[in-house]
Amino acid sequence: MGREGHHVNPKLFETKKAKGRIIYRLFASSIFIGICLIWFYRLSHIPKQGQDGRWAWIGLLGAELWFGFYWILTQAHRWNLVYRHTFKDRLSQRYGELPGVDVFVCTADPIIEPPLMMINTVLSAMAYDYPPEKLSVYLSDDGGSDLTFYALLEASKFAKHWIQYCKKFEIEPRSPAAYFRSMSLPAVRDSDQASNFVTIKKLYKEMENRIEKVTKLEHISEDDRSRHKGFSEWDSYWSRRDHHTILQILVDGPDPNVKDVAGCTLPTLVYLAREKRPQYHHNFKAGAINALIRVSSKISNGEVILNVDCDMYSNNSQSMKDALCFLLDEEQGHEIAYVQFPQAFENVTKNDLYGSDLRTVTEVEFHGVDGYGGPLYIGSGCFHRRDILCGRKFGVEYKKEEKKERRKRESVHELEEKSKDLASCAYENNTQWGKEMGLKYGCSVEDVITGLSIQSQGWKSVYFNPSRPAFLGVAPTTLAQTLVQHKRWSEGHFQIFLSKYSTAWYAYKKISLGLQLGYCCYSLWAPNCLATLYYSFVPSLYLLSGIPLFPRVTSPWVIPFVYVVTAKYTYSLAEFRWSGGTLLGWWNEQRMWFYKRATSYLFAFIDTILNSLGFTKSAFVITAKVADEDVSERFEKEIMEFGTSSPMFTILSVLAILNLYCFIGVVKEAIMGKGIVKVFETMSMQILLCGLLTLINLPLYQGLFLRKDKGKMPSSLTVKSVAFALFACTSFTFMY
Ligand SMILES: *[C@@H]1O[C@H](CO)[C@@H](O)[C@H](O)[C@H]1NC(C)=O
Ligand SMILES: CC(=O)N[C@H]1CO[C@H](CO)[C@@H](O)[C@@H]1O
Repeated sequence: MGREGHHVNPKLFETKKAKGRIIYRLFASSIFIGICLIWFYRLSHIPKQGQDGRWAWIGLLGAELWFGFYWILTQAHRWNLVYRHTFKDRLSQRYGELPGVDVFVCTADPIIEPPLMMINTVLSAMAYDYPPEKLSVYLSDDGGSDLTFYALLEASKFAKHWIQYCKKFEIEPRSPAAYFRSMSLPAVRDSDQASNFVTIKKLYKEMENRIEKVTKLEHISEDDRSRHKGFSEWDSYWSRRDHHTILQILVDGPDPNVKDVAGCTLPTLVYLAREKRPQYHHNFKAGAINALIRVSSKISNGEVILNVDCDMYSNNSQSMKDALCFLLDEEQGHEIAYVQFPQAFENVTKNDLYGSDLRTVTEVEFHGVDGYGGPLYIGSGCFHRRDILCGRKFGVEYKKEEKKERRKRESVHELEEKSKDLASCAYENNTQWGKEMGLKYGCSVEDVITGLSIQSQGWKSVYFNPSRPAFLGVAPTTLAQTLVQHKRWSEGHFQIFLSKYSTAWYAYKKISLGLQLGYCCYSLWAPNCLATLYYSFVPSLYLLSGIPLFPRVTSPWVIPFVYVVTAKYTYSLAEFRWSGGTLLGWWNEQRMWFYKRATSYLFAFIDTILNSLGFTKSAFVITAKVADEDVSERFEKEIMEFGTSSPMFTILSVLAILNLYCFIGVVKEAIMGKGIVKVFETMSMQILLCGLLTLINLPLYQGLFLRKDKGKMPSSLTVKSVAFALFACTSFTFMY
């Protein structure tokens, strides 16, 4: 601050390196030595031709080479952690002129993503603590549904009261549903606020009832339709896959006649359902966002774009300013392309049965990649510079357009008509959209591949993880949903690996090596399935036949195995606890680690390979955000939800039963036959592995054999899995 005379503005953010890096690096190196010793042991002790277990041994060698290699990749996430801190107060001192921000909210289906949830996200975005004339909110409705339009129209009316209330009483959070949930008893300051609270809550409840009624009936009365011209768009509507562009500016911010109840300006609010025709591929969310980028450029053209999913409401009205601290910083801001916030979830239970919190990803790994040039773009909760998203090349100066005089006062109708064309199917023909401009097409994690290509040009990104979550969403509440979601993610990441934007080849030397390894770690999620599956049944089957595949407990070679496993898992537990998780939560996460690898990643791996050979077409599955009542109840109680016959569950059940069978088999053997000491001496590590696999699968055995509720495994699946597992075990023991 002592240099004011030189017109050097104080920094808007600072970056701190994590403490204790040296210790961590020494520790990691010791694990690495252990891994090398394991490799050496495997290589030097391969059973001779004709000896039992030769091929199993070579397979284990392959698996351990993979695990070791993958562990090295994960070090990129831990080697160089950084933390960011912003100075929002300096922002307001310095910048009279804040940039325009356009918020994009995407929804795809009014049934899976209830309109009520969507409007809460929209309202929380409209209520950001930001000059309203600089803020615009766009909803992309890929379901093209009049129910969604109806809800948004209701929200636009409610906003006139809500925003005023938020700002007057400085309340948080600004999603009405979340606010009223946290404020069931109006613990309000004065009588003025108390009476306002009652009024606003009543307005909200009335709106909620209207929207719920309409959504339930899936019908909007003629009376309601006649209240807004926008509904006439659905008169000539064909189906959600075949309709013209519907663009409605519901709140026109710059219009001097549009004010809230206190006479203040409102943020602009726009509804868009881009044109859909069966003969054009719509490119899922990437297509929707690209249409929004173009349409918004005509309407508000904010310099900064915030992208959120329709279930991710803003839990902090200040986070927009946090993001701008990075983008507006004089020293480093010009090379930052986007600021990614973590995605936090509201619905996660204490011990996070399905590992949906992604705790280590948000609390550790992303801080790690941030140290090497910036986090991945993960879709929701990300602030972009518009021009970079639209393809501005690194090193090209940003041309500050001569202050376009405020949009000439054409009527809203004219503006709608003029902008519609930008959302038509044919608009992108022979353009760079989806390639060099906007989000990239052809990948099921369109956001990640877009972020990678931005970083590959030389731009940086920033990960900002404030202690109070900035965005809150809904996490999957069943096992099947979680596994399907991870299948999509791992498939997308693996597609990137094999695509022309490969994290291994394309990114090489374009981004730092650390960042590249960090990306590869996610890209190679899917291939992890092979080594994990191998490890989860081959040693157990050999245990049943009495063939050892690991060093005896008396051999010194047991030391590296024990060291690597205990050091790695003790560290992982410490990391998890340090990130705020519980012990049981960690145990649950280990289970999910195994389940994801055995199913989601396996299917993703197979699908991606088939796909790249030209066999199947992948389909985008949205994860459901509503749940039946009894499903929710079991979710709250942390009881694992099965309930359906899915091939993923079959795999898990077969593996679980097989391990149980082998474990019981060896215990029986030890007691009745060879004697406990002898069996344990030769096979201790296999017994431990098999025992751990049995232990971690306890919820599965309950679901298969003990539970009676609707969330248990279907009986047909139980019978099938038992038969298959027993067949595998007996035919294997027969062979040896
Ligand atoms: C959301 O923000 C509020 C403050 O407004 C905070 O108390 C709460 O913990 C946040 N929610 C979550 C889930 O962290
Ligand atoms: C899908 C689901 O379980 N949603 C729940 C998320 O949490 C809120 C309250 O925290 C519930 O009201 C939802 O039903």
